Amino acid sequence: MDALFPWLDAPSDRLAVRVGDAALTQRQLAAACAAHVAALRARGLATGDRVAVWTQPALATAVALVAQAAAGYVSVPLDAKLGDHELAHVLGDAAPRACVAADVDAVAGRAGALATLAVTAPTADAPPLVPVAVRGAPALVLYTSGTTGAPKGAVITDRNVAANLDMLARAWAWTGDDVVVHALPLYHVHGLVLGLFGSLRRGGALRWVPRFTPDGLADALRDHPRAVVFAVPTMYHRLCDAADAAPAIADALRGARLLVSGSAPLAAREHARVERLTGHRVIERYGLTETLINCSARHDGDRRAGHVGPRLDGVELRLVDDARRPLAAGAGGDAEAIGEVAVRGPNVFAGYLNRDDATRAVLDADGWFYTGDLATLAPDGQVRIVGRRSTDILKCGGFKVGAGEVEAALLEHPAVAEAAVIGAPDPDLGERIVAFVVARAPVDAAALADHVAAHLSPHKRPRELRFVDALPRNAMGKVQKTALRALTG
Ligand code: MCA
Ligand code: AMP
Repeated sequence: MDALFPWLDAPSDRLAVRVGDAALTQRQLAAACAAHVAALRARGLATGDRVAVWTQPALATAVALVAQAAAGYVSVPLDAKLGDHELAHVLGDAAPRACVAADVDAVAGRAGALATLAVTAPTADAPPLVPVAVRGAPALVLYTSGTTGAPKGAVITDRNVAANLDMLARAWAWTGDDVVVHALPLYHVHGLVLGLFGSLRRGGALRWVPRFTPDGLADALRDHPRAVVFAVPTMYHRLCDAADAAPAIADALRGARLLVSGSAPLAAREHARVERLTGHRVIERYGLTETLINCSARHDGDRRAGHVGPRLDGVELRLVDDARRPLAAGAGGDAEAIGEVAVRGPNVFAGYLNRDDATRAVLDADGWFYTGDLATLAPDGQVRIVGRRSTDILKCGGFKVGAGEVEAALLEHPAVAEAAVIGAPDPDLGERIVAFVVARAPVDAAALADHVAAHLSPHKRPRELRFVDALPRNAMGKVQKTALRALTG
C-alpha cells in the first residue's frame, strides 16, 4: 500500500495547514516534519515507539502529529487540559517514551519524569523524512471512556486511517482541492483523523481554529470559499444562534461546499435550522473512536434529517439482537426493528491497549465490532441511531463521558458521601452531565465541578449539581437512575 500522505515525497507549494495567520505549504510541512523526526531519532526514538503529543493550539502540534504518523511512530495525543488523575492514568497505561509539545513551558512538570521535547523549527541540514508504507501497524492510541473505569486506549492502525479516509473521500467527493475548516480538538478522531490526516491524505489543506467560537469559525470560512466544514452538533447549534443575530455568519456558512456533522446526533430541528439559514442540508456521518467512521450521507445522495446515511462502501454493517444474532433487515425486513449496530471492515481498530478483556467484549472472533449503539436500518440502507445500550455513556458537546468515571472523581472529594451521574437532554450540548450528590460536609456545586475538571478534564465536569439527602436505590442497593432522570424532566 502507499504512504499515508502520498505527496510527502514530492511536496508542492500548495497550502497544507493553517492555524490563525501561521501557515505551511506542503513543501514547508515536509521540511518541518523531517526536522521533527530527525530530533526524535537524535533522542534515540525509533519507528514504532509511542510518543505523546500535547495538542496545544499551535501549528507545531499539527507538524508533530503528521510527522509521527508519516514516519511510523505511534502518537498518543493529549488534551492540553487533561486533569491530573486522568493524565497519570494515560501516561501510565500508554507508557510513551517521550512527550512532545509546541510550548514546553506550558506543560512543564506535567508529565513527571518523562522528557518533553519541543517541536523544533525546520533546519536546512535535517535529512529528508522517509515516509513508511501503510502496513497495518499502530499509528495512534486514542483514549475513550467506557461505562465504568478509566478511559481505554484504542489502538488505531495506519491501515484503519488510510482505508477509512479513502471511503470518506468517495462518499464526499473529497479531493486535494478541498480545504477543511474546523474548530475541533486534535486529540480525537473527528479533528485529528478526519480533519488533519484526512485533508493531508487527499493533498488538500486544513484550516484549524483551535478554540471554537461562531465568529472565529466564520472568519476562517471567509478566507476559504467553498470549504468543507467539520463540526459537532453543539457547534452547529451555536452557529445557528449566532447566525440568527448576525446574517454575515450565515453568509460565511452558505459559501461552503459541504457542512458535515458528527460525533453526536444532530437534532432534526437543527438540521432544518441550518438549511433555513445557510441553504445547506447537512451531511451527517456516524462513527466511534474504535471504528472511525461507519456511515455517512453521500455528497450526491439523500441527506435525511435524523439519519446518518448508509454504511460506507467498504464497511459491513448489520443490526443484532441482545444475543448478537443478526436481525432480518433491508427489503422484506422490518425497517422499524431496533438492534445494536455491529460493523466489520478495515476501519475497525486493533484493540484496546493492555485490555484484552475489554477488546474481547466488543470485538468477536469473526471481526465484528459491537458498537453499543441502537439503530434502525431502512430497506434503502439508511441508518437511524435511536439510542445506546448503556445509559451510563454520555455524549456532552460531542465528547464521550462515562458516568462511572465522573462518579469516581466526585467520590474522591472529602465532602462527597455518595454520587450518581446521568445525562439530561440539552438543546446545546446534546446531553448535559448532571450529578446527584449526598454530601457529608458543606461544599458548593462550583467547587465540585472544579474538582472534576482538575481530576479528569474540564469537559467532564458536571454542568448541573443537585444535592440530595439520599440516592434512590432498589432492593439490591443499586442506584435507580431512571428515578433520577425523571427528576431532571
Ligand atoms: C470551564 N473551563 C474550565 C472549567 N470550566 N476549566 C477549568 N475548570 C473548570 N471548572 C474551561 C474549559 O477548559 C474551556 O477552556 C472553557 O472553559 C469552556 O469550556 P466548556 O464550557 O467545557 O466548553 P463548551 O463551550 O461546553 O464547549 C463546547 C464545544 C466542545 C466547543 C462544542 O464541547 C467541543 O470542542 N466539542 C468537540 C468534541 C469532539 O471533538 N468530539 C469528537 C470525539 P478553553 O476554551 O480554553 O478550551 S471523536 C468521536 O466522537 C467519533 C469518532 C466521531 O463520530 O467523531
Ligand atoms: P466516541 O467514543 O467519542 O468516538 O463516540 C462514539 C459515539 O458517538 C458513538 O458510539 C455514538 O453513540 C455517537 N455518535 C457519533 N456520531 C453520531 C451521529 N452522527 N449520530 C448519533 N450518534 C453519534
